[in-house]
Amino acid sequence: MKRVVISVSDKTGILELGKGLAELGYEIISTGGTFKTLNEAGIPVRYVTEITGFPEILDGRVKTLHPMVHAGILARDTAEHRKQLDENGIGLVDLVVVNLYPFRETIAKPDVTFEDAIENIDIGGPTMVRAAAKNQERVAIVVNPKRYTEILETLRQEGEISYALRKQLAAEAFAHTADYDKAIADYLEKQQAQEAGATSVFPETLRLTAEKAQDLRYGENPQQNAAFYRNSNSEGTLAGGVQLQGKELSYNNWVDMEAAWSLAQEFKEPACVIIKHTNPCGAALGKTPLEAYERALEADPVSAFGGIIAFNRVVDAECAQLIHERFFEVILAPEFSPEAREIFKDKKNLRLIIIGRRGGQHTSEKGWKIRTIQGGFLVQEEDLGTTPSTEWEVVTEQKPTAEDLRELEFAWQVVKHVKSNAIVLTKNGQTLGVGAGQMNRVGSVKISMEQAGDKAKGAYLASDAFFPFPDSLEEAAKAGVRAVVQPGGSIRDEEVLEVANRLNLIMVFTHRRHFQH
Ligand code: 93A
Repeated sequence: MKRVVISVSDKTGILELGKGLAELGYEIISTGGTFKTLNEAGIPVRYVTEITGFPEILDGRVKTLHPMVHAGILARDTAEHRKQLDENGIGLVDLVVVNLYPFRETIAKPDVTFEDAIENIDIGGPTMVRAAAKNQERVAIVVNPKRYTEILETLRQEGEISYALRKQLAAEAFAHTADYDKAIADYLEKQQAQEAGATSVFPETLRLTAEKAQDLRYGENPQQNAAFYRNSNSEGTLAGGVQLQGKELSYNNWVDMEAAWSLAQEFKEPACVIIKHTNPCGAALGKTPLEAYERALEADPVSAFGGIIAFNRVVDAECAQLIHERFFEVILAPEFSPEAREIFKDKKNLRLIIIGRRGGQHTSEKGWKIRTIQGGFLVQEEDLGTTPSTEWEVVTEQKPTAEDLRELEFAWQVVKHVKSNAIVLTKNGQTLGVGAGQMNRVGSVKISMEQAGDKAKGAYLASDAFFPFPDSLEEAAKAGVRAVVQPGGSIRDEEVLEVANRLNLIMVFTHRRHFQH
């Protein structure tokens, strides 16, 4: 007779599994809670104490930790092992179904006590999981309820779980216990750091886990292999986005999508941004997504070719119709109307991506940004939000009107998402020129002015960091810029201010810098 040990905290799907296994002739052995659940449903099950001849003791801390259980799991299919089992009256176990005390869920509770956390460290469960996984040659281990249907189907059709599947299940099981121990280690380290009065929000050891979502065709260039990994809690984030149609996303697509989505999240009004090579070539507000798109495109139609578009509103039919006329790589939005989806259908390569309801959380592990360098990682918190215009300091003789401040706020929100040195020129909630990634600030100013041409008259200029010299302001005033927003904080601020006043510019300091390297 085949035997299975079922001991689960998460009882999802357990009745179907128990019923199915019983029908297949399995003898089921279970611990307290699992036994009760199966027994009450009328499924034949034996209480583990009957097998061990020993009660569950120490408040359940010791229930399956017994040779009667573990020898049954660990025994190999050899004459010698069988003999030893027989001598000791131990039966073989062929299948182990275990999931562990909910440690992660417990420590996620706001009012969790240390004692609670400790009590939710499972010992017996992982021991059975690891024993069964080690003995994959003979035993199958199932740690994920999502596997139950497949396991039952396999047993019904093939009468056994193949060695190939047992190996796969064993790898999954060790990954599961490793991840479980990682959560415990992280928690205990954090507790100790807090007790020691540590001020750093970063742990002493950074243990990263992410699941491979897919291999990518290549990386930034065809000679580089690449893959995409997703955190387990990616729902509602960029990585958890749902692709409705189109070619497989590329490495560069993901990088640009991150830039597009982050910027689109800044705005409350309907907005559209078009990204090329991680920088916005157009960003604009509008009364509707359509209007926002038209204005974002108008900002720089040449660069927009092959770009990545993001909206912060549902893309409707009229907007889709217009986008359809041009070539883009990806469109991101909280949703696409059924008519819009229909319109895009014939564009086989165009990717449409919906990003979930938690919008605004473009986070990686724990809201951190992680970047590799040779031999290590750099970790920083995300640069979320910015100072609102109510906290800005007007530094020039010319004062901004409420309208000026609204315009400057838009320019400031956009410049935060442009690679440094970053300059953005805007008017009426629309970018006119973007100077990105230059090695000197005045270079970025010149690029933005050149792009805007005559439109620079009466425009608004945002700079992601302070002006080290007044030359940028000379350029801006020459082109007719009306007002400037920048963090301030240069040792030459006074000189910069003098020039701004002489040129009749309006200038405000935000007292916050938004470098992006
Ligand atoms: O407290 S334990 O570490 N000691 C054990 O011997 C033991 N055996 C199974 N926890 C143990 N388990 C765990 O109990 C399982 O991993 C599972 O999460 C849970 C199921 O308990 P119940 O069937 O009573 O709901």
